[in-house]
Amino acid sequence: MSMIDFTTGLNNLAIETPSWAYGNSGTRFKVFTQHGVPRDPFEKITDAAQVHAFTGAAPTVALHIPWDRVSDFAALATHATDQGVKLGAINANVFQDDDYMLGSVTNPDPRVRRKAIDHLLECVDIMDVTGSRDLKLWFSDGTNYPGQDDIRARQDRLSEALAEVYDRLGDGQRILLEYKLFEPAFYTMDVPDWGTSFLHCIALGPKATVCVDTGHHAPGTNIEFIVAMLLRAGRLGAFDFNSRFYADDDLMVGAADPFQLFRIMHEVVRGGGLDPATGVAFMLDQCHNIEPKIQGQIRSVMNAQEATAKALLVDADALKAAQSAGDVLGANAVLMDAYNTDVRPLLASWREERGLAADPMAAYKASGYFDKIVAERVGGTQAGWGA
Ligand code: LRH
Ligand code: MN
Ligand code: MN
Repeated sequence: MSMIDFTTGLNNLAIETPSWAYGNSGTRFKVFTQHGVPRDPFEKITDAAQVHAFTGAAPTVALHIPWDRVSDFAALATHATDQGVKLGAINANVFQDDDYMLGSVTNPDPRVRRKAIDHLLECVDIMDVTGSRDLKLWFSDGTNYPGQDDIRARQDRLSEALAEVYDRLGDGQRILLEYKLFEPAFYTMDVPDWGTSFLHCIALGPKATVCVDTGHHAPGTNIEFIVAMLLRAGRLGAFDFNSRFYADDDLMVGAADPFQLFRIMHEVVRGGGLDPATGVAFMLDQCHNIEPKIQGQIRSVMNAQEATAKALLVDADALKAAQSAGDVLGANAVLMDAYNTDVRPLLASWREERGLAADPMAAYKASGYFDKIVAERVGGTQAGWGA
């Protein structure tokens, strides 16, 4: 079992933060506004750059279109570079238009399907300008009632749409097809699980891979098994990291179940997912409804680093030996030893070796950045779904 070494693994862990984590957000009941939130996509990038400046591990920012539509995407990309980060995945949005009530690319009405596909193609145009590799597709499409629409016809429409977008991809560009068990549709989602996403990706070709959003499964689902399967098949394209207690809670990753995150990262390490050549993108997809946003992102990056560090500490040789010997408890103990290690001092050293503060959260708080944005920014915007 060959595994990447500790420092290389940590160096390779690049966490992409989502632009929408920096704006105001909430639940369907209330959006709480906070002081100092960004007023436009440029300011979201500026905030994301703070997360990278203090953690050294968040070098890219995902955009969501149209939430982050600007007249000049080249200027946004230049702004990102000036701030020390880069633009990452482009997330398409075909879920916030009245036309999409009965679906977007799977809608029975060809006019609506055309409109949705045109948006996806426009996202690829934007990728050409921003230099983004990944187009993240999540479809809210589905049905609420048995018989409402034909399950198989919807799959046909989906594959037609995906094929058109796939054909438009340039060299080095990818589709990340995200699945979600339920919500907003409650009877069927058209891409409800990794199997459906995987089948579409296989039909499309090598530039289509699966995105695992950790909040999109039934309770009790063994997500690390899915991760192992997808890595084995070469089709794990990305994570949307977040944590959940109940459904798609979009809480900070590693907050609800740090052990699950460790188990996932163990499979990532085991499957070569920390080697950039494998092409796994580690993204956060979170909303900070009640906590300060930049700090929420810093905490999430730190949580992901801690889980990864523990996974990198797993003694691969000892594990293999115990597994080969059928030593059930011994094998389990190897994993638990790594999980129970306090990796915070190791991470503090890793940071200091890179000229970063040992404690990114304390350093950010002491920097005065928050007071500055509160003073400068009046009338910050909401994240997309509250808008
Ligand atoms: C859907 C989802 C998807 C969207 C994001 C805002 O629940 O996870 O990734 O793009 O939330
Ligand atoms: Mn997601
Ligand atoms: Mn989600």
